[in-house]
Amino acid sequence: MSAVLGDWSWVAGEQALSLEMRPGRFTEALSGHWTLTDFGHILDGLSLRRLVDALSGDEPSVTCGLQLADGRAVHLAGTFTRPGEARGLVLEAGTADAESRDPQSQLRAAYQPIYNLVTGRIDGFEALARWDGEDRRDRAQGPRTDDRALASNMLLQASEALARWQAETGRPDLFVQVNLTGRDLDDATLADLVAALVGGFSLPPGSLRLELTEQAALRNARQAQDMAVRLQAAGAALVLDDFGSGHSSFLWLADFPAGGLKVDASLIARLQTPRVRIILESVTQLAHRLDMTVTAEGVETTALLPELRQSGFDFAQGFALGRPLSRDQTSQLLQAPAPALPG
Ligand code: G
Ligand code: MN
Repeated sequence: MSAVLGDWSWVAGEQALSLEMRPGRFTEALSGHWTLTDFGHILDGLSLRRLVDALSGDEPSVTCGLQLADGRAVHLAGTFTRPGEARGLVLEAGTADAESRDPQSQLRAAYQPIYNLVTGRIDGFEALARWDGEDRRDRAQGPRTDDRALASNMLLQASEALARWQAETGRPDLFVQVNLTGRDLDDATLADLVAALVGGFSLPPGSLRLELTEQAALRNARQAQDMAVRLQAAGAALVLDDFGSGHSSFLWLADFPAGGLKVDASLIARLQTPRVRIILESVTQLAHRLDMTVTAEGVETTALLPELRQSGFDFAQGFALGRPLSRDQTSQLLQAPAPALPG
C-alpha cells in the first residue's frame, strides 16, 4: 500500500528544492538539496517543465509526475503552506499519476457533498471511486481493479483535493471521507501513508476521515481495532459506515474509537414510518452520548430534511442534496455564493 518514498520541500525565494528520501531504491538518486537547474539534470526534459509549472504557485496544491533520466519515475504531491513555500511527499509513480500507464490512472475520485443540517452548509465530502465517470458499484468488479492500490490512490487524491479546498475557501474545518475495506486494514503500512498525507498536505488532524463498515472490521476484529488506534494517532478520524444494516452490534460501537456514524440508506428511506423514526431518534441520541456525529446516507428527497433534523441527525448526504462531482467542480461549488441546503 504505502507508496511513500520520502518528503520534499520547496522555497521559491531561494529556488531550493530539498528531498529527504527514506532508505530504498531512490535514496541515492534523489536525496539532497537541489536548485531546480541541478535537479533538472537528473530528469527528462518534459518532467522539469511540469515541475516548474507545478511549483509556480498558481495552484495551492502541487502534484506532478517526474520521469528520471535513468527511466524510473516518481510522483511529487504536496501543498503550498504559505506563498512561495510548499512541501509534500515523494510517492511511488502510478499512485496518482494521470500520465502513467498504470490501470489505476483511469481512477478518478468523485466527491459527494455532506451537508451540515444545522448550518445548511457543506462541511465535507465522501470520496467515491469512479472509472471513466462510472460509479464503482455500477460495474462488475473485474481484474482492472487492484484493491490494494485503490485505497492509497483514493487517499492521495482526496488529501490533495482537501488541501486545495481548504486553501481556496479558508475553511480548515472542511473534511473528506475515504472508504476502506477489510483488506486495507490488514496492511501495516496504511497508518504510515495516512501520517505522511496528513503531514505532507498540512491537513488539520481529523479532517481526513476513513469510513469503515463493521463487516470490514470484523474480518479480524483485534487487528482492525489496533489499526484504528494507529490511524487516529496518524491524524485521521474514523467513521462507521452503513450503520443499521447487517449486524451493527453494540460491541462495534463500544470497541471502535470512531468520531462519526453513517446511518444506512435503507433505514433513512423508511424514516417516516413510526417504528423506524423511534429507532433512528435513539441511534442519534446514543451516538451523541458517545461523542459521535451522525450522518444520514442516501437522502433522495429533500422532504426528509426537517425530520432528519428533528431526529437529531447532524449531517445529510444523498442524491437529493448533491451528486458526486470532480475536484474542480467541487471547488466551484464551494466558491459559489452560500450554497444553500435545499428544503
Ligand atoms: O456505503 P457507502 O456510504 O460507501 O455508499 C456510497 C454509495 O452510495 C456510492 O456508490 C454513491 O454513489 C451512492 N449514493 C450516494 N447517494 C445516494 C442516494 O441518494 N441514493 C442512492 N441510491 N445511492 C446513493
Ligand atoms: Mn461510505
